[in-house]
Amino acid sequence: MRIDVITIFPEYLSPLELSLIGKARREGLVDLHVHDLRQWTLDRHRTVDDTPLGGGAGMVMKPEPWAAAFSAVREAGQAVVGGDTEPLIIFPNPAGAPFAQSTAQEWSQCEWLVFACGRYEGIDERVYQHLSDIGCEVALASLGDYVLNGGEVAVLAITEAVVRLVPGVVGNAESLVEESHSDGLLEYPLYTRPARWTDPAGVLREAPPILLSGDHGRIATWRQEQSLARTRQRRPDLLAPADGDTAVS
Ligand code: 6GU
Repeated sequence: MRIDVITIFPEYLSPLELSLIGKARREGLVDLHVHDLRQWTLDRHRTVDDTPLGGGAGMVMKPEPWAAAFSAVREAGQAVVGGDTEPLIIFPNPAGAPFAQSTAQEWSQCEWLVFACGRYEGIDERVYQHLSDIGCEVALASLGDYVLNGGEVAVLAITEAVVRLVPGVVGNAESLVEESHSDGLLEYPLYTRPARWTDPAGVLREAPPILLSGDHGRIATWRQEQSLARTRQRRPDLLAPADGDTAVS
């Protein structure tokens, strides 16, 4: 998988050199490039923003550097992934569609992702129109209902969620099957040795005996029940049918 990130804060993405993603990059499973948007400015001050037309607070990112950036990044990427391959262009944005495990699954199958990190109040709307006019697939993705200062932190989160699903990145693929959200439920509680543990307050805490029974069928059933109970308590919204999903007779 190829990933390009366009940002005015390239250093913000340096954690992508660490841990699992860093290893995936070194092993050639992920070809990740971070670009400074300001390299596509033409003025002495390397300006990427201006005041909003029509007035209002804050600043808006200018269209010209973004159009030049996409053009250059597409061309450089196509030289590697193939001339008729188009990337999925992802704009982290609090007004986007909620990013979920299902989104991560879908995007982990993509050959090429380009992340465009907006800052300030946002990017000039004509950039989105231009990209869809030239046939690019564009997605707006949100991490949740709160506001970050820019897309960089969201790119760290989304990249981690996506890249760990790329085949070969996580050593034990089975560990991806039973985790929270992979089947729409939260994960069951986990225990390890010692099975009998006295905590620092002097309380003896025993792991559920069923986990020591060796009966894999009953353990699987118990875990399923625990997942369901935990989801009902912490995230009832995951069990309720979404608004608008109810059949109309
Ligand atoms: Cl993806 N971007 C920004 N700027 N704020 C957010 C977000 C994304 N998701 C939640 N808040």
